[in-house]
Amino acid sequence: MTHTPLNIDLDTLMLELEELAAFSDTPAPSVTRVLWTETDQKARSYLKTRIEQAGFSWREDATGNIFATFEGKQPRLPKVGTGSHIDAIPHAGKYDGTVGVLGGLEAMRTLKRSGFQPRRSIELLIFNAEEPTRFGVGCLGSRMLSGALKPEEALKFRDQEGLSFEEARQQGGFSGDLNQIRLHENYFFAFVELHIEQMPNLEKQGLPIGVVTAIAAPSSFKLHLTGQGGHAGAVLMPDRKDAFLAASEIALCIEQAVKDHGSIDTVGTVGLVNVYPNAINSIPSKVDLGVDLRDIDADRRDRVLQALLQAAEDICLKRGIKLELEMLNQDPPAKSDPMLVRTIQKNCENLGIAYQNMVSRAYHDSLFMARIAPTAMVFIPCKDGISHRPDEYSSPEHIRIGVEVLAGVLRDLGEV
Ligand code: HGY
Ligand code: MN
Ligand code: MN
Ligand code: MN
Repeated sequence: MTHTPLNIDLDTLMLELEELAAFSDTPAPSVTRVLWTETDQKARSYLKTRIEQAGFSWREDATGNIFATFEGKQPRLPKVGTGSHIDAIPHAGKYDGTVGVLGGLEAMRTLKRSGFQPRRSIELLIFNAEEPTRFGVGCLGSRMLSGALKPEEALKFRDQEGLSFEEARQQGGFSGDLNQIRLHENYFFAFVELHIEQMPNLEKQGLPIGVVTAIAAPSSFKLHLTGQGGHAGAVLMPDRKDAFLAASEIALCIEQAVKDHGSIDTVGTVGLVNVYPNAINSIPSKVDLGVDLRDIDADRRDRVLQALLQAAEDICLKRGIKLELEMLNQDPPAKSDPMLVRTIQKNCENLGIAYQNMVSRAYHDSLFMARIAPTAMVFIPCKDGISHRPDEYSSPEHIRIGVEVLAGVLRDLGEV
């Protein structure tokens, strides 16, 4: 079935990406935008205005997940969903997440401009806090929408300033019943997310589109180490219980555990370190290590995790350090839905666009949407695979192609 070509309004979309990037708590070209901050609120109202100007309705749930709806002829049918996140870790770039939000909006506008009205409503989601910045757990919005995170579990969260989830939520201007957030089964017929690749593979192969067939299994946890402090000059080495030296040994064990028990698809790092009292002439008495460990195979990841925890225990025993484990998340991987993968591939073929199937090593909201709906992702290249940095970049042409493929996929799914 041939379709009228879809003309993406790239100028408007690129302008919107720039305007959205300006809502940041750090100076350009970096972007920092954290859940429920004033900056986040300003970015949300900007997007709501763009959604209204496009002639779509929107709603916000009790934590601020935003739903923008392109009403279908049969609005009671399970909907076709797309979307991503607008939060950005400190000193990040302007394309991670936002390409899926503003690109999804432009895909809907393009379909509307072409005179198309879907049978099923098409809904753009702007998820809360895909990044773990505020509460240490990523995908807060999609976890709650999918039921992977229950309200009573979320209410236990505290941010780094010690603010509770509820205090932070109210500060962000949200109240309402948290039990209304979870989406019922069949809310969505399908969900497709457009996102930058955040790896260099597509660019290296000169390919404009990646069709994501699976999303790796992420886990993150904190190791709280407690030793003995003391004067950095006065305490002799045999008498010390230096929490940071224990942490350093443990950090290197992560690399060793991945080498011994993992594969090339296993990755681990210590991305967060708190040292107390953090004074140059004071022996660290407490250290928190924030560890991120992932693999496309969850069992293999968990074998590496067990090996690492055993090594940490041995080190702390030897050094007289108290060790406490705080598991933050230990999620299974997600597989894309074969029908959606085929729909994306078909749209690329119809448009004469080269693509390759691939795994996403970064997690995304699709990791949790896959628990409540057939889900898949469309990747576009980003320069040198750089992401979570101010120099993150995706070209207008690649963004245009990604949105054109997404629009075709939404049109096809909207008609099923
Ligand atoms: O860490 C991740 O994979 C995601 O980009 N937040
Ligand atoms: Mn990210
Ligand atoms: Mn992202
Ligand atoms: Mn992500």
